[in-house]
Formats: sequence, C-alpha cells, structure tokens
Amino acid sequence: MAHHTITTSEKEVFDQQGFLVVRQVFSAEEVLAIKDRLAYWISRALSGLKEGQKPEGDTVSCEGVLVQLEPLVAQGKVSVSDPLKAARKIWNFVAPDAFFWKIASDPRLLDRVAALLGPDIKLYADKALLKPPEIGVEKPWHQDAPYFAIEPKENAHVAAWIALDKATKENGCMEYLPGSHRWGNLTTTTTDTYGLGHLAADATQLDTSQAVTVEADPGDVVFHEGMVLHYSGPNRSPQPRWALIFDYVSARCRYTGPEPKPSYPLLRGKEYPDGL
Ligand SMILES: O=C(O)CCC(=O)C(=O)O
Repeated sequence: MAHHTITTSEKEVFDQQGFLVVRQVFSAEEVLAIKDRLAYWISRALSGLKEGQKPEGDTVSCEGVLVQLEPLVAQGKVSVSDPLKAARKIWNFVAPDAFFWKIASDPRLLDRVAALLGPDIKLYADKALLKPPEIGVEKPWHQDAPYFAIEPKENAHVAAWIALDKATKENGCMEYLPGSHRWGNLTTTTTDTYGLGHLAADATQLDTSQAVTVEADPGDVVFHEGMVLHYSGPNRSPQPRWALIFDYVSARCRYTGPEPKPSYPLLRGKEYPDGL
C-alpha cells in the first residue's frame, strides 16, 4: 500500500507556519459521496423541522449525531426551506457511521498526521462546518487546542480540514496567522456574536493584515496545528462552503475534562496508561 507521507519541505512549512495545504487528496467522486452522506444525516436530523417543529435551542440530535442550525435560522430571522441550507454544523457522525470511520482512518490522512503528530493517534472530534449561502456566519479568530480537554496544548493536536466545496474568500475559506502556533494561548475571551458564545482570541490585538487566505478546491486538505490562530469569514456568496474536519490528538495527551472521560478512539499506534 502506498505510504502518503509528507516531504521534508512540507514538514518545514508546517513547523514554521503551523499549517500545510495538500492539494487533491480526495477525488471528486469521494467528495460527492461524503457530501451525500452528510446530507443524509442533516436531512434526517432536521426532518421534524419541516413540519414546523421547533428545536430545543439551536441544535437537534439524531442517533447521537448533532446538527446545529445557522443562527439566523435558529432565531427565526431567515426561513430556509432546504434543510441542507439551514445547518451551520454537524458533528459526532464517526461513532454511528462506518462510512465516516473509514474516512477518518484513511491512510491519506493518517500517514500525514503521523508524520506531523507522531505514531499514536486518537480521534478527538469529527465535524463538518457548512457555511450556507448568504447566511453562513464567520468563525472568529481562535486556536483549537484551548477548546479541548487535553494537556499539553502544543504539538498535541492536528486538524485535517477537508474542502468539500470550492472555498474562496467570498464564501468563507480558511485564513491563518502563520507562525502563531508559537505565540502561546491567545484564545482567552468569549465573543457572543450571533449568540454562538465562541471562545476566541481578541482580534483587536492581532495583526490580521499578516493573515494568509487559503482558497481550496474540493478534495484539498489543510492540516493545521492545534495552537495556530485561524478564522473563516461569513459566506456572502450564493455557493455553499462545506468542509469536513477531523481533530486528531496524540494518544499521549492527558485528559483534563470532567469525569467520566469520554472514550476517544485509537486510530493508530498504542494507548498510554496516563494518556487520553
Ligand atoms: O471551517 C471553518 O469555517 C472553521 C473551522 C475551524 O475554525 C475549526 O475547525 O476550528
């Protein structure tokens, strides 16, 4: 089986910038299959809403899969008939769905993650951010690791951000502050834009003119380090901007959250007695 590792220069880019773009990892057919499967779960979860049912808060659940409505939809300010254009986020689909387990364990991702994170890899979270046309809101500047109940925060997490649509500046592609994974934890405030209560960095303290905008085609993957500052803007276009994201962490990390500790599946390598 081919080994999909990264080159020395790719590793250097990742170490220096905190993110690395790898183009055309998944084929157009694979991307369509992923989108179909996400659409299946979103439609199932939101099917009750078509009949006028109101969700509890902004999130609905279906067999453990969670779907969060876009804030303008949840607040009743915009009415969207197509459920696929009403959802902001879907998560927890790997546990109940072997299709997504296979994608999360795909060697094209795990070989590269192993080269960046080390050989012992657990899945901390799986999600898709959907940024629907015209109404998808921004995700403020933040680092991921401060969201996670893990220690240490540095060199412990790699996200694989997989473009499922063409992602452009206009529909809210990813933006990164290169090198910011070495700046320590700046994700220390809460912004309540749109009632989403995001943990975020204070953007007024950041020189965002240094940000690198990463436009992507379907099937491209951005690997980013858990402490790199990143942002995605609102979707002002008529096109959706779906992305699938797996948060991989080192199995050596300690768990720092409340008991009982959730079970984080080991995807590769070995468990550690004091590890996650
Ligand atoms: O996909 C996006 O718009 C934002 C993703 C993100 O910020 C994250 O995965 O932490």
